[in-house]
Amino acid sequence: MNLRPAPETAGGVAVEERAAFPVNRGALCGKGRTAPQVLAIGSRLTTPLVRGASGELEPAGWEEALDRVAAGLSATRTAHGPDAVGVFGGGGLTNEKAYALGKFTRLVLGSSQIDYNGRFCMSSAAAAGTRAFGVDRGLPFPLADIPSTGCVILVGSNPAETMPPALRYFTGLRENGGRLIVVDPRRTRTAEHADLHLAPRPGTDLALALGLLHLVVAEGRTDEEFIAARTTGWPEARAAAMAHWPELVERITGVPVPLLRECVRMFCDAPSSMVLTARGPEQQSKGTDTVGAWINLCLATGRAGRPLSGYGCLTGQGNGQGGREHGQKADQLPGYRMLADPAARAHVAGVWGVDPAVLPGPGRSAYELLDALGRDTPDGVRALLLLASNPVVSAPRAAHVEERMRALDFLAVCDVVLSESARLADVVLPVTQWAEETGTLTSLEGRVLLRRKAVDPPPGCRGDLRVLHDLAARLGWEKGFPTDPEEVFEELRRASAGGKADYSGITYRRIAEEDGVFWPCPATAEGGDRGAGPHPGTPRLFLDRFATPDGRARFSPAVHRPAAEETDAEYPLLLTTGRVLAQYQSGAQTRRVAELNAAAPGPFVELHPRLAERLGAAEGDLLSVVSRRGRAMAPARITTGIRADTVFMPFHWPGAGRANSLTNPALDPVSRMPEFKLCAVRVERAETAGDGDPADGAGRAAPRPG
Ligand SMILES: Nc1nc2c(c(=O)[nH]1)N[C@H]1C(S)=C(S)[C@@H](COP(=O)(O)OP(=O)(O)OC[C@H]3O[C@@H](n4cnc5c(=O)[nH]c(N)nc54)[C@H](O)[C@@H]3O)O[C@H]1N2
Ligand SMILES: Nc1nc2c(c(=O)[nH]1)N[C@H]1C(S)=C(S)[C@@H](COP(=O)(O)OP(=O)(O)OC[C@H]3O[C@@H](n4cnc5c(=O)[nH]c(N)nc54)[C@H](O)[C@@H]3O)O[C@H]1N2
Ligand SMILES: [Mo]
Repeated sequence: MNLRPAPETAGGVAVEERAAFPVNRGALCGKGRTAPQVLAIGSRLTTPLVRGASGELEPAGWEEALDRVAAGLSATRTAHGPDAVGVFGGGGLTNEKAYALGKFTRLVLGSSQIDYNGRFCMSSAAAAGTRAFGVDRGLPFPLADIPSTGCVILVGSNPAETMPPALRYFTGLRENGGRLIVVDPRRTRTAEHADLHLAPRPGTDLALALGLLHLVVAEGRTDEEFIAARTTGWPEARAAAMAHWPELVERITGVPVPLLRECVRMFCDAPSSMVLTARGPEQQSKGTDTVGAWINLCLATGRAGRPLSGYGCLTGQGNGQGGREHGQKADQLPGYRMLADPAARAHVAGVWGVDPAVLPGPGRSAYELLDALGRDTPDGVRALLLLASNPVVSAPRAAHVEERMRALDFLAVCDVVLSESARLADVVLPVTQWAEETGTLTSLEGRVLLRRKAVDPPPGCRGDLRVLHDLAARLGWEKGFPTDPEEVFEELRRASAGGKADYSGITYRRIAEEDGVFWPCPATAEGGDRGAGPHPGTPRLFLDRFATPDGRARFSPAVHRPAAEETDAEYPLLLTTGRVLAQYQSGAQTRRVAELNAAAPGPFVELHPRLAERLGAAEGDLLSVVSRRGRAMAPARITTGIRADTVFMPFHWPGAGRANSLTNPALDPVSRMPEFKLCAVRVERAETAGDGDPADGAGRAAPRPG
């Protein structure tokens, strides 16, 4: 994406497609094209807001607002200890901001209580990748390799709507004679491009992957040489797969045996193949094991650690990859180091100039942190600093999360708009966003990119780095929180040196000259052992060895297990949730853009005609979807492209149509990912628009009492 000032366009920024840019070949989706409108929208925050005596948010000066935040956070710390102060970040933040936020929390606040929305995003794939390969990088190869492989299985991923610029890699694959298989309970726009579409019952991907592996073994299509030379754990994984014979898998998943066989044939006949997962199989209470089972399929067939083959995770947010590498995750330090590892603590403490003993230990995962907000218990989190996320709309069991946020002693939010979450705050700080500031992002391929400032921010806004600097200064840290992103990056390089995500050989200058640099990229001493100069970066991982201590990939021995919540007589249907093309996430930004709202004006319930007929519902009729946690209402959208036992709702809207009023916060035991992708519901025709969940007031401006 290239940004050039153009006064005739919104915010003085024009977004233009840049054909030579290697990640998207210049293509942009509707949200990218209209992104400048988000810079300029009338509802953009340009002055700090402070909750006054009247109980309303009122404009205030920066000094007053920052004083209030510093006082709010330190009062809680003094009264209840450092872990009573929490921080919640986002995968949209630049690497520099994510790094500074983790450092601020651990040093200035002294708190272990930090996590971020990426926990809701790729944490299951990250955990499974680390377990199997010893490192978590979304793709072990560049996106541009996809069209040259022989077969791709896309599991629970809908790039036609969620990554339109990447769709060309999949259409390119088919133009080159490669096969595309899509696994999704819905016949999505992506599935329409596929050679084969498998539509399993939500939550059964683990059984499906095991069933495919069973067939691979039964049909003698394993790669014994690869298994022996480059993996460990095959006997246990093989035994797990053999317990999932095809007819059993058909019964669990609803996918007919002949389609399972067809899938194995396409995958194994191709000279090289890939499995790519996204949120469908990952956002489950068994997401880590599920991804592990798909990785098993790659390992058993020798489709990993070789050119044009492997497992990858299609990452979500703007900086979904980098956002999880530099320390805003509860258990991590910069460079993808682990907070519980004494050597990692010593290294990072050295860079920060502190004693390792002052660094707190690992904290709680995102949902657990949100669930602990405002609790009047010794381990309650009573004050929160929130950046770059809107959990009132996007967290599971959102009515409960909203209630917890209202119960806080103090809430400060940094945002560009007055999101549903910002409305609950005691102080809202208006910050700058992407085109208004410089910073690095890391793509799903591990490519570190530099985004340069293109326009001046609206007067009144400050960058997140400046906010952290100003707060740190008020809390006794005059030094250590620079506001210049390049200065922060230089420190991040040193902190990451020797870590899994090693950025130490990457500089702003190199990124600009080379169109991005792939980590790991260690610094090399001038004239040192490499002699030839700087490390070239690592576009392709695992070709010689995996990143585990013994260099071998590890099979996962998991067997299928049911979802956290099964259907029953009272809740006979499954709800799954996801995205539509024209809205982004909690909608905080896109619901403010007229063109996008025209394309996707509101929530809906997608259901099969047979189910609609049973309910007596016609297209557009208002439906009420009820789960054990609440109710949401939205018009019916009837389509044969969904299983008859499943309904789908997008999660982009607050208020009565908020899908997350329904979702189940049951967590994966390893990744702590909530089960966004399925819960048991019943669907009814709603008689009036007024019978929504009274607890669900997100659509109204609802100030927190006090
Ligand atoms: N337009 C748009 N694009 C976006 C975003 C956005 O909000 N809007 N968000 C960005 C972010 S942060 C992310 S994480 C990505 C997400 O990108 P995707 O993962 O592609 O998006 P989702 O719609 O959440 O889920 C993908 C598919 O999973 C299917 N699914 C549901 N349940 C199951 C299941 O049990 N098994 C399987 N196999 N599939 C299932 C859904 O039907 C859906 O089609 O998109 C990014 N791009
Ligand atoms: N039911 C259901 N729920 C889901 C999902 C699902 O599939 N189903 N998907 C989950 C996933 S994958 C994700 S990633 C989450 C995303 O959901 P959220 O975490 O709520 O993400 P956004 O809506 O993008 O919120 C980002 C906020 O940060 C603000 N912002 C933008 N840029 C900046 C910046 O530079 N600094 C600061 N301080 N603020 C900024 C935006 O205005 C916006 O208010 O939702 C999760 N929730
Ligand atoms: Mo995401």
